[in-house]
Amino acid sequence: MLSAEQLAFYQDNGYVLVSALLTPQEAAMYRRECHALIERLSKLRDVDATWGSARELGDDAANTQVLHCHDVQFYSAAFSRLIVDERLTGAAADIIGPNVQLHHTKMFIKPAEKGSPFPMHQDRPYFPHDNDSMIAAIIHFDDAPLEKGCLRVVPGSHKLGALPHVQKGGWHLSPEKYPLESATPCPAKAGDVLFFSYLTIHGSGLNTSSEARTTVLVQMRDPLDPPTVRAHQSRGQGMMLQGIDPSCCTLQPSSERSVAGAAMGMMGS
Ligand SMILES: O=C(O)CCC(=O)C(=O)O
Repeated sequence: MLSAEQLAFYQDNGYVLVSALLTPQEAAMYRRECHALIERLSKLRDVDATWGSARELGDDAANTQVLHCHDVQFYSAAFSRLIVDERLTGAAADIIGPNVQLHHTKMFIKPAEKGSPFPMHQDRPYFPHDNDSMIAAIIHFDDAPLEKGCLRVVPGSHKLGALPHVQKGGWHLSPEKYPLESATPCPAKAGDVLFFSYLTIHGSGLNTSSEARTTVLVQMRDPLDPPTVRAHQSRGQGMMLQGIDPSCCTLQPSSERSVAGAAMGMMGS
């Protein structure tokens, strides 16, 4: 699915934007699904997922919102079809390897004029894995220019390994050391998909435009890459999106495997 140039770009930079992975018609259909879902959900619960730390990014971020839903494939069958779409999973397999396993999905709608920013961070602190195979794919259902708060990345930062984060309403990096404004913007069109490593430093700015920014993010891993700790478990986690699970079982966190191993040793003695 990815060209040799795209793959080389990913390996050097820790991200790659794939243009027009979905057609404009498909993107428009998924956009409608997203907005219909958030309308249903917002009647039942608070759907704002703005990080506490985002509110500190300046006065403009004070009264902002990002509407969200985790595990979208449990709310609408359209999203079940999306996450096994071979254009998506094929590109993911080019990066991860032949077998691609679901970690979780989440929809974000940054409303017009007041869409919350995301402070700079790596995704790893949320769900560390032993082999760092985890990637995200942000699927854009409408255009995401800079003024809509498109994703921003620090190219090559996936090579820095796991960085220390501050936990404050979300894990984030020091805004002094990693200012959002200095990161590289990744403006996208409806139907484009941005793939990036969970080690790539990223964040996104405010949506100050007159239109919502609508995306679904899919986190995927190699099924042979065990979670280091039991964290961020989601409905549907472990579902195979492409290929097979060679281990034939759900991965147990490596931290618990050693404890379980020690316990089994004790039982045997
Ligand atoms: O969608 C965005 O703008 C950023 C999302 C993000 O950084 C995350 O979910 O880790």
